[in-house]
Amino acid sequence: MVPLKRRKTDSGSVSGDDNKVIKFPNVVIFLLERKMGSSRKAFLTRLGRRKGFRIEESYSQAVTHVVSENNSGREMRAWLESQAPAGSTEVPVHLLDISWFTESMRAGRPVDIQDRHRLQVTHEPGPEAVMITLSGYACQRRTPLQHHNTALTEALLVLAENAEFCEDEGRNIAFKRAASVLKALPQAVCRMGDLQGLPCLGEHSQRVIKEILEDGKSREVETTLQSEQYQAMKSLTGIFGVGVKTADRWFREGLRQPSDVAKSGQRLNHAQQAGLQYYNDLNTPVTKAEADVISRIVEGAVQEVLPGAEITLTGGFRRGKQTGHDVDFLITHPEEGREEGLLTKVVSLLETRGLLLYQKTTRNSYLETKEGPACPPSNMDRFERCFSIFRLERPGHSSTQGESPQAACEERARGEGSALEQLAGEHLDWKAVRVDLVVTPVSQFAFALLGWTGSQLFERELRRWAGQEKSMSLSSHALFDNKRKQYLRASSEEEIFAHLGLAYIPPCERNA
Ligand code: 8GT
Ligand code: MN
Repeated sequence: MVPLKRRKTDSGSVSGDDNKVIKFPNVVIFLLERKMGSSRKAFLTRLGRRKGFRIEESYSQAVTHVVSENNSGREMRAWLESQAPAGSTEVPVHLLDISWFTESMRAGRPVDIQDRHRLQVTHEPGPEAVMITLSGYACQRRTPLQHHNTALTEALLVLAENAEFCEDEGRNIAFKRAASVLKALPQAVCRMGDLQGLPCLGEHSQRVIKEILEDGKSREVETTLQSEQYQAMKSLTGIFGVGVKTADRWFREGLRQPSDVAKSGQRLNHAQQAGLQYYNDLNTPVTKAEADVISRIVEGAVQEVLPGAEITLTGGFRRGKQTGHDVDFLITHPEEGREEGLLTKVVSLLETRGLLLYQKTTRNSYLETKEGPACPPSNMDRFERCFSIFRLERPGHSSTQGESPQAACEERARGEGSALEQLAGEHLDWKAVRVDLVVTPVSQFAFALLGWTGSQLFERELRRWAGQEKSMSLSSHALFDNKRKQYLRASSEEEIFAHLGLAYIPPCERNA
C-alpha cells in the first residue's frame, strides 16, 4: 500500500492577503468548495487564517491537507486526480473531512489526524485498498517487466490482439492501455474497488476484470482463444512478412495455418517465403544469450568494415527482457556522415560468411525540412536498415556440420524442396533468428535509441504526449516544436525527456 505522505513544504511562507502570522507553516490547507458552497468556504477560510492557519485559495503542489464537506472519498479522489500535476504517481496529501478542520479550529492548532477524520476512499474494498493515482499517459508511469497483475493483463491483451486481427485500432489501443495501467500498479488487484480512480479502464475492460476476479476467468477471453478466426490469424500473422491484411485475406480463402499457405500455391514475396521456411524457429523466442552471441557477431563485422563505429542492442532486450521475437541493433559513428554506406558493407560481409538466411536492406529516406515533419510521425522510420534472418550456430555445432550455408543457399536458388517440406524440415545445428540492423547518423542517435527501445505502447504514448500536451512532433529521427517551428536537438534520452517536460524513465521501466 502506498501511504499518504505529508508533502514537504517551504516552511514559514506567507499566503493570501488578509493574513495574520502563519503559525503552522507545514500544514497547507485547501478547502474544496464543491458541496461546501462558496460563502461557507469564505467563512471557514477567514476563520482559519485568523487562527494562524495557512489556507490556499487554489489547489497546488504545496497543499498538504485537502478538506471537504459532504464529498465521498471517491469523489475526492476523482477530483484530486484531475488536479494531479503531471508526473505525480501517488496521492501526496491528506484527504480530510470537515470534522478535522472544525476540531482544529476549536483546538487552535492542527489536531492529530485520526482515522475518523480521513475520507474513506476504501469503504467497499477494505483497509488494504491501493491508494494511488496514475497518469493517463504511459510515458509518465514506471512500468517494470515483472508486475502483479499478469492474469488480468494477459486476458486484456488477448482481446487487444483480437481487435488488431479485426483491424479495430480503437479497441486494440483501449485494451492495451488498460493492460498497461494494471502493469504499473504496485500490487495485485483483488477487488473492483482497487480500480477506483485509475485511468484508461473503460467499461469493457472493467467487465473483463470483474469476471476474472469473480470467476477466475473471462468468458469472452475464453471464447476468443477458442475461436477459429483468432487461432488462424495468430498462426498466419506469425509468418514473417505477413501482416493482418494478408492473413485476413487468406483466412477468408479458407487457409488456417502455414502449411495451408504452403500447399495453396499462393504467390509469396521473398520475405514471406523465408517466413514460411523458418516458421518454427522464428516463432521460438530468442533468448538473451542468443542476442548476446549475435551482438558479438555484428560488432565484429561492423568493426571490420568501419573501426570506431558503435553498435547498441535496443528493443525489448534493452528494457531488460530475457526473450524477444527478434534482436534490434542501432549502428552509428561518433563522426556524423561516417556511417553512410556502412550497412551495405556489413551486410555483404555477413553474407559472404554464410550468416544470413534472408536480408532486405532499405536506404535512408529521411529528410529534415524547415516546416517540420511532413507527415504525422509514425512508428515506421526512414533509417538505412536491414531486416534480416541470421543463421545462428547452436552451441556445440560448428558450421562444417550438417548442411552448409552455401548448400542451403544454392538449394534455395534452385527452388528445391517445396515450402511444405521446408516447413517440416528439421535442423539441429543452427537456428534462424530475426535481426534488425538500423543505421543512424549520430545527431539522430538519441531519438533512434528512444524510439527503438520501445515498448511499442510507451513510444506511442510519448508521441501522443508530445503532440497533445506539448505541440511537438516526436519521431525516431527528431523532435520538432510546432509552435516555435524548430527542431530540438538532443544527444541523450534524458535531454529528450527534458524537452518534453517529462521525468526520465529508464529503459527497464518502459515496459508499458
Ligand atoms: P520483441 O521482444 O517482440 O522484439 O519486442 P520489442 O523489441 O519491444 O519490439 P520490436 O517490434 O522489435 O520493436 C522495437 C521498437 O522499435 C518498438 O517500440 C517500435 O515502436 C520501434 N520502432 C521504431 N521505428 C520502427 C520501425 O520503423 N519499424 C518497427 N517495426 N519498429 C520501429 O522506433
Ligand atoms: Mn525487438
